[in-house]
Amino acid sequence: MKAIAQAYSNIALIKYWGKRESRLNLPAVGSISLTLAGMKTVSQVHFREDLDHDHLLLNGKEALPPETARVSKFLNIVREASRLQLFAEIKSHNNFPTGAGLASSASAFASLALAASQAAGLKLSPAQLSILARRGSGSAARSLFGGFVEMKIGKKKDGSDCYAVQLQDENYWDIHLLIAITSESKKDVGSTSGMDHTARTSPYYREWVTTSPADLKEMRQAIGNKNFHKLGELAEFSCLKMHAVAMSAYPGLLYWNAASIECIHTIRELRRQGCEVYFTIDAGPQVKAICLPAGLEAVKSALENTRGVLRVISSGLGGNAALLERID
Ligand code: 2P0
Repeated sequence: MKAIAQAYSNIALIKYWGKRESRLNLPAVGSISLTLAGMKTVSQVHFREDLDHDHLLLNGKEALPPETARVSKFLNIVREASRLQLFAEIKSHNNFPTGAGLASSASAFASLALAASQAAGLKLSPAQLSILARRGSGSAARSLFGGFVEMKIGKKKDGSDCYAVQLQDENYWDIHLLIAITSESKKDVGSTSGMDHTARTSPYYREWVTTSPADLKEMRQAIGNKNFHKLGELAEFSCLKMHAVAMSAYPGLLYWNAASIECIHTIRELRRQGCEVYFTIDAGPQVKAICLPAGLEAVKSALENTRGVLRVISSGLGGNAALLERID
């Protein structure tokens, strides 16, 4: 009735932005990501007979009502599948600073999917676990797997073919991420509402969706050939295309601050000097630099010295989500 599981966060190289169905949380485009060893969530789920509601502790503190409601809604899926009628005590811890505008829903819902399904006695395959995690957050479907991961868009209405698969494990290629923190404040527009707003109002949204399969195909090839130059160029392309479509919504969404732009220039200047480094940015102002081990020190120091950067977090690639403990 109790299980503890961990999962790492991930950063998309080919971005997910837009849904084809919102209740089952089916993406409108596939995506490809790197799983990050430096950012981990450990979640404990304990179904108990003495509770009359779900109780969520986030990093040791009582969660806010909307956070608990989102987790309860997610646990309802597990309760329905397992016919369990108990409420749960959930404890979730991130080993990376929260409130830094860094995505925590990916590692949170991936670890929660594994812990909750195990605690409820469900025996799920990796694909079924990824489908479950997707219901919590689209990016969480990718965090079940280590290394290089692709989220399949799927075709079926029930979402049974819409899950993530591992392309290569974390030992395949030594790639590093450096995350430049440029703001500690919470973003104004979350990913879910940002995507919905973009899909409803951007004149470019249809193009974003129709051009996606070509980007995925090229990225699969770049990873398969260990072509870092191509991987980096495609990552910047997908990132700028995602932000361009968000900016073209009405009213336009702008996730960057001045320091985000400074970081883009720092990274492109490093590249002009011969250092192989590329950027990507998610639905927030932090800039993620993608580099090989040889460039690590130079990139870290250049980002730390970029105007507006508060600090830099470094990470290599992480592995699969894992069950840490299970008690019946
Ligand atoms: C990504 N993002 O591919 C993209 C790029 C943000 C920008 O996946 O609505 O929090 O919960 O499915 O997973 C963040 O979106 O969205 C995200 P929901 P989620 O990483």
